Amino acid sequence: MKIRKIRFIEPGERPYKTSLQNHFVYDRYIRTPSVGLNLLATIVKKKVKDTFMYSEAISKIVRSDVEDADVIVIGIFTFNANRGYKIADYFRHHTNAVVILGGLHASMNYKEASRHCDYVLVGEGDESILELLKALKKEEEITFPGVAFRKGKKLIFTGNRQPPQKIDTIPDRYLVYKYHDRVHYNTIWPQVHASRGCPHNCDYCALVRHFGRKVRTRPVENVIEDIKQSIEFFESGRFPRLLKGLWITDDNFFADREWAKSVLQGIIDSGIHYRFTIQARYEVGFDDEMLDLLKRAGFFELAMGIEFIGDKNFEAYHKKSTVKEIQRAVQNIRRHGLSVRGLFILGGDYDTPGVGKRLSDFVIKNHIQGVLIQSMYFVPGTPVYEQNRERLLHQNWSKYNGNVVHYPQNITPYQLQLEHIYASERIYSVKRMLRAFVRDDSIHKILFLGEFLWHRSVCADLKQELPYLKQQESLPKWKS
Ligand code: B12
Ligand code: SF4
Repeated sequence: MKIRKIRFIEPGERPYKTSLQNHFVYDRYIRTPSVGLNLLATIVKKKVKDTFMYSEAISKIVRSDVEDADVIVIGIFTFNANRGYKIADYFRHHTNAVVILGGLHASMNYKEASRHCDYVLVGEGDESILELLKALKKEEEITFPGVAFRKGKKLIFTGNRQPPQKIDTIPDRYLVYKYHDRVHYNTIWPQVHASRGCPHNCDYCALVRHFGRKVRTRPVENVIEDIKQSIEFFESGRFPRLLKGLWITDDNFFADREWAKSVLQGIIDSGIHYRFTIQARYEVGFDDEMLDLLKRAGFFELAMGIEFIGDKNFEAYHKKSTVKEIQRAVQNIRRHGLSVRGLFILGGDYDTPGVGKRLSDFVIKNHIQGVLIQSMYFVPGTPVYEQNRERLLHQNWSKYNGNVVHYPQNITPYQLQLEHIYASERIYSVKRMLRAFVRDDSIHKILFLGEFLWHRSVCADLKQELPYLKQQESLPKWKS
């Protein structure tokens, strides 16, 4: 077949809608476009000139432009899978394009995804996307690993493939429709993903199943160049940015300590003056040399995957952590002049009524500056899914965005959702916002305000789900 035009699509959790809230609340309609899909589009553009990407995180899809594409590539996580399937079904039935699905959710659920497309590419797409395009062009049989497709009623899967070792593509951000127009919005952040994989093996983590336990890093100069390009892109908008912040999105940046130090030193030596945030496990809180380097390189916070506030949950899900160690780590990080953001999971088997109060006490007492609270969910491919699938309330993926979606062991789904709302409203109370305005530095003031609005919108969504969860209370309580 002839391949002259390719369109990449990142579905939103819901279709994009213009709204004033887009300026302030990232979780409404404006979010950051997928770096992963953007970099795949960049790889493909080198082979097929007419390549372009739409992200419903920031704009509508221009349907008329996509309709005459030869190939349509759609990337999905779990929270946007339903919308992704809808888009894939639409273009499959209304165009002659070959529709390809991929990304974390499609990879873990290729059987499900294969019902909505011609091919699912399983795993990281950096190499397989070109291999598939080549095979399509030459009309060859697909035999290489990492592809799932249906032949009549039969599902064919060619087997898992080795992850790519060369992961140094810098995404061409101009390939995303309307991205540049949005750069002055402070809810949309420059992002750089510098390494893939994590040596740990927490039971609920889909990422380690998708990217593997072997950590692969990008060359230091390549990461610095990506940071520079990202900042340049975001600083060239029409209006000045209030928040000069960049997010290093790696799951475990510090897993390769020597490499991490070289990247931080590279930022310092390059003279880049920006404010960075990064995800981290608690252990980095005991590494004074690293904390020093982080501070000197312009980092202002560490987003720590704290997850639980009880040791029994850490043990139950094989997360190597203890509450005491986390508290000590937070104290030391703060001593180095960095703040801590807490990423939490509610609904572990040992969570009981009152967990929302305990979580918010923990946050306030330990001076944790901001939070993301996620309800526990079990996604196919993870050990917890195999053990607990009968406890899922449903598999309506569009609700896998923070809502309670399973029956926890020691609390009802309805009560857990209330605990989530309570914790969120207490941490982001008006009183605490006023305090932040008096006491915090400018970056934390802006962040608190943004997150205050974001948490309000999250709580409004969580409240909408309450009647459904209330109904589940009449079901027999799950017990194995
Ligand atoms: C940055 C980020 C965000 C950003 C931007 C997201 C985006 N547009 O990509 C923001 C802040 C918006 C965000 C929000 C949320 N996020 Co988030 N986020 C991330 C993070 C940290 C990095 C994403 C990234 O850049 N990855 C690196 C690139 C290289 O990987 P990639 O995108 O997967 O792409 C590669 C492959 O998957 C594959 N691929 C991808 N698409 C396709 C398509 C095809 C056809 C092919 C062949 C291959 C392919 O090839 C790419 C290159 O190798 C990930 C964790 C992670 N490591 O991925 C969590 C993650 C995606 N987020 C997650 C969650 C849960 C959320 C929230 C629901 C949290 C919440 N409660 O609010 C919200 C949802 C927002 C919304 N309502 O829409 C989960 C999703 C879990 C799941 N099963 O889907 C993740 C995996 C974190 C986790 N620990 O589990 N997030
Ligand atoms: S430490 Fe984080 S990224 Fe690594 S396996 Fe555990 S949850 Fe996943």
